Amino acid sequence: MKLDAVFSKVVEDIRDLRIQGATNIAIEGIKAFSELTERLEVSTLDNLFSELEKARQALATARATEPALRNGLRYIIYNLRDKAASIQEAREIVNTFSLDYVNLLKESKKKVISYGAHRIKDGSIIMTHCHSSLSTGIVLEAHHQGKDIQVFCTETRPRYQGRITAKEFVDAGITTTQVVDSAMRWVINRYNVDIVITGADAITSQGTVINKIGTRLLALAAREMDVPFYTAINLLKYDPETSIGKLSEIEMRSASEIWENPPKGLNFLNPAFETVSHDLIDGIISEAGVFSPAVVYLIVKEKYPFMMINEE
Ligand code: RUB
Repeated sequence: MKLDAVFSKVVEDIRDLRIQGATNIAIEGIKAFSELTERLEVSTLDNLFSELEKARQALATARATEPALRNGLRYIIYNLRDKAASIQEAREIVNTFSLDYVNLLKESKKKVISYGAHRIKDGSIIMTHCHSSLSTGIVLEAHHQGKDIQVFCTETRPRYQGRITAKEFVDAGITTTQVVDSAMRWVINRYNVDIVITGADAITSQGTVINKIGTRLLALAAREMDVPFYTAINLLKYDPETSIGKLSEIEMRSASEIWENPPKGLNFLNPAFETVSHDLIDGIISEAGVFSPAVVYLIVKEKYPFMMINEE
């Protein structure tokens, strides 16, 4: 059986960045999985499980560097296996644990925003990169609290997610300046940026953060100028495979995003993300508090035991 058009459209929207940012991707992906489960016309539980496995695969591979979505699917399937005696029961389990996971994402986002806003002082000049709903949420919250802030944000070539960020800030009435990506160091130096905050797609067992390409450059520039660099992240983005020695995959995207009609024979590289090692990060702002990324494994193990995998 082919997965239906409504579900396939969500997978396409994730792949083509019409749904972007790790938290939005996880929320929309989990909702699509749950709604598909309601619609599937199957006659046995085995059929249902095999359709759900196809759906899980399609979502899990839509973007390579999105553990928050994969962890959510694992959470639902872990609670489903061996626990459903009928199709109806299976549907209810998927619905319950999908809602539960989406709720975890939303509640953790609220905490990240609230803790992050405490870190922003009145009068701050803030710099960010790409579009992260967690880091923009922090800046918007600081503004709503009446803090007088200014923001610099990058364009984020080649897909210009920085424009989404810039628009959100301008619409909220925040003084905002957009710069080309290659001006990121120049801005920090020239405009006395006080704090850099970005989002993250993933965090590994060693506390390495993965975020939009350019994030490590920004962290290096911040370090050069002694400007604190923070990552706003919920811990549902932990990549559990890294704790058993595997490496997080970095998504490579199509060359056509860079140049639609390039000269023949030209090679391209279009990595979507890059790693920032924990020594360049002053703190992660998470739902469990603000702390060094180096201790993330211990905190995730305690807070989200369902994420731990144990392969022999
Ligand atoms: C978006 C990006 C964001 C993280 C975090 O990349 O790198 O910083 O996904 O987002 P893309 P959030 O546009 O390629 O998805 O804070 O909303 O989870």
